[in-house]
Amino acid sequence: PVKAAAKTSTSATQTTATVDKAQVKAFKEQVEKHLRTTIGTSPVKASKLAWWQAVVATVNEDIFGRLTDTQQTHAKNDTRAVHYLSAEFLMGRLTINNLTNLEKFDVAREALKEFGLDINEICEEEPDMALGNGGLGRLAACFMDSLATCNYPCVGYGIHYENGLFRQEIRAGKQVERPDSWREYGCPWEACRPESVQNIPLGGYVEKQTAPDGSQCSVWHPSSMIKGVPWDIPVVGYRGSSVAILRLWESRSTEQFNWDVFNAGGYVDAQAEKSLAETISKVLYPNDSTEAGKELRLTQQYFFCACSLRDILRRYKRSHHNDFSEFAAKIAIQLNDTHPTIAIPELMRLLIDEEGLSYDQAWDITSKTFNYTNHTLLPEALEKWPVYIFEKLLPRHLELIYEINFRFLNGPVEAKWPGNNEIKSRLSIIEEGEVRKVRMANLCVITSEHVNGVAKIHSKLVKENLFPDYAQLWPNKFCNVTNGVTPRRWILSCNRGLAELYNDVAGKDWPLDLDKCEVLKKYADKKEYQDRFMKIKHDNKVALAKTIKELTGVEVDPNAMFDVQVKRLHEYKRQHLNLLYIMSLYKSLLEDPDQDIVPQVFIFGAKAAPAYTLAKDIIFAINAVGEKINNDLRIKGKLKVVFLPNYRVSLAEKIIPAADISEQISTAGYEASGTSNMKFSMNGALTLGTMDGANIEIVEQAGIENNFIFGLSVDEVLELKPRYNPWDYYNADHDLKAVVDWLDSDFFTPGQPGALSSIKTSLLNNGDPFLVLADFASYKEAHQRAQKLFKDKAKWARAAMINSATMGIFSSDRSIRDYAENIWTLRSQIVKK
Ligand code: 475
Repeated sequence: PVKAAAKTSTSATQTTATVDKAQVKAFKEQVEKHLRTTIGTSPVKASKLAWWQAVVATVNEDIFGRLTDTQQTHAKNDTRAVHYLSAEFLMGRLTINNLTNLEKFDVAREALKEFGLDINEICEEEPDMALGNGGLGRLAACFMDSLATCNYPCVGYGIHYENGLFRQEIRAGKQVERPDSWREYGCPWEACRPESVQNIPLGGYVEKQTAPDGSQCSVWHPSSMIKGVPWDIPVVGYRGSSVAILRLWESRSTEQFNWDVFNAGGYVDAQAEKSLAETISKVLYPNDSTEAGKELRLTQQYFFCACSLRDILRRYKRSHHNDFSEFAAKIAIQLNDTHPTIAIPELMRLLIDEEGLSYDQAWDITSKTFNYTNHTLLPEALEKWPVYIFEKLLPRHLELIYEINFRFLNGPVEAKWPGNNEIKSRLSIIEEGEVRKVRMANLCVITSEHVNGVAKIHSKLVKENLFPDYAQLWPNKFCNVTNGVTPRRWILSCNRGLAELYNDVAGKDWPLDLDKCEVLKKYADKKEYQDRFMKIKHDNKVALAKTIKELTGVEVDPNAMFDVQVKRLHEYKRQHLNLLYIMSLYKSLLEDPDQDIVPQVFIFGAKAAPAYTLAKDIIFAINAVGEKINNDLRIKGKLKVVFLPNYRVSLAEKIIPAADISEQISTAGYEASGTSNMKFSMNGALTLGTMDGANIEIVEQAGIENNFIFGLSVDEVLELKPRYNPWDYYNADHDLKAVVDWLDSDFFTPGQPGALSSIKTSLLNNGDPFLVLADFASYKEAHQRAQKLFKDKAKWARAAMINSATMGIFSSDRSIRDYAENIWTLRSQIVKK
């Protein structure tokens, strides 16, 4: 049984809108019906989990009908559809979002209230679907929301990981990884589709055969078969427009396969082989922006691409039989980074080996079907697979890759640069060396119609610095689509107070046309609206302060400035620059405890890849410094530092609406775009950041004067890097020297001297690869500007409102329309009921 909800629950999510009584009654009846007949319990004894399941069952009644309508419409119209291939979809929780998109949130809230329940508490029962690492995975999730909302024919394809990204615990200040079995007790949103199971061959060898006409052909004899079981997750468009499908593949062993092994080696071996097959979709690799380089990872990539392509072909053949002339006109495939690149040779193989097309026919289709999005310039993230792994797992695919490479180097490359072997070795898909490797990005660029980066500056760097030779060959292949985020999740669902304000000033359609929010600019100088805007922010901060207390035990004052940096932990994102600044602020407070500074709360959230030692050391340092500062009575609570454990989508939804300052402080040129920067601005935080990624476009919209920009530009970084010496900065700046040396003492880690030294080592002895010391002075100065403005409540409110009002172009609907018009050539379809 669940006790009645407290009257004053999180006020930040309360709305005052009047709700239709009849709808509330109907919703209540449905929930109670499902509680009894689907879940098998009753209102008096139901647990919160049971109530949540009953709510989901109720919502699903709505969703599945609309799903059928959507699929029938798209099948009938038979226009081009996009297939978004991504190794990651970071969906988070779905209940509040689905209720919001069906415009049932208020109804559900009232209905649950009549049962004595708080909707937010009930929705806390839902585990996050953490099937992604960070930005790239969350982008895919926002794109699904926009594809559905904008009514584009589409399917998202990915992996049904049994374990999502690890759950992070903090013990004695250190990150500990725990498994995340998000569907241990089942996930009520997903539906298994046994009728669409696929069998995927793997391993073995290739036999050369001579056809009756004398031509050579290759026959692949795989050594094993893996079964791919599809799980469908419906994605509801806003106002129920259409329902898109996210299809995730789970690996199983095939009966045939088991049977053979059983005959050959007996039951135990058969079981071992079974677990091998099931291992493929067991875990998500927890590496963000770094290469995993493991055989299992390539197997995962191949497995989900092979399943997805068979699914696409099956559906195509249903209406076009064996005539492939229309294939590229009907099918667009988007590769979300290089992770699904193996889909390219797999499509070639299916068309040639299984459908009997010629190489030229297959290439013509393949090269008109694929497009590739690049998400990072970091060299360690560019996937390269040793040729010997391909020989073992995918021998026929390797043969096709060689063929693609041969024709490319002897065709377009030879024509443009006759006899130039240096250029050929740079452009080749194969990297020569002690261990020969397949460069997946090169295969993507050679095959794709379009290659895009994810923010203007990033797309420019992709074209000019990452692929300059390809850009000479095909200048028009390269384009930009600046990222976006869905305003349904990132304003309407997570910041009800702000959503109501927009309803009042911009009308109710702003979630479908975020440019409408710009009217708020007109009210940015009006005291009444400033007060309302800042009251919403304050309420959100009160709610976050409560969460901080629950999760860390630290008390923070909602009147203090909330300065937030939440994102994966990586040196290039420079959480340690933030930490050095906090240390210098603390030092100056110790020197003069009575100085008049704005009280500040520094809030961090970040997971580190388990093998990334320095990243884990930085997490430990943040916790150690926080522990000391939070308990130092001398500074009178003017400064607090909190590290919120297990940062994930559902925590972001609580943190972002409560931020005053958004820290976006990557070394210029390294953050491809960033997407939390957009979410923060929409929710009225001011950006303290570098001219990097989409920060540049954010201040283009909101005005540089309404944000705090600092640091070296991309050009300055490129210029400084070759002659950079961190010691120069260390020796020239007393304050900087003092805080860097502080890391070597045991001040923050009593009894453990040197526990934070690895950070100092990376900054001085290892050359400070991300120019932390070079940007320190400028960063400090930007913080001083922020403090000054925060003291002027009216000016701050004005700047915050202008930021929020001008983020229209960062709706993922705009990104998706860009892709649809410039890359996919899709037409939006009205779904008939
Ligand atoms: C960029 N993830 C952000 C975001 O475009 C950008 C890499 C390898 C393996 C698994 N995951 C990854 C990324 O590379 C990634 O998340 N990149 C991010 O993509 C969306 O906004 O700047 O760092």
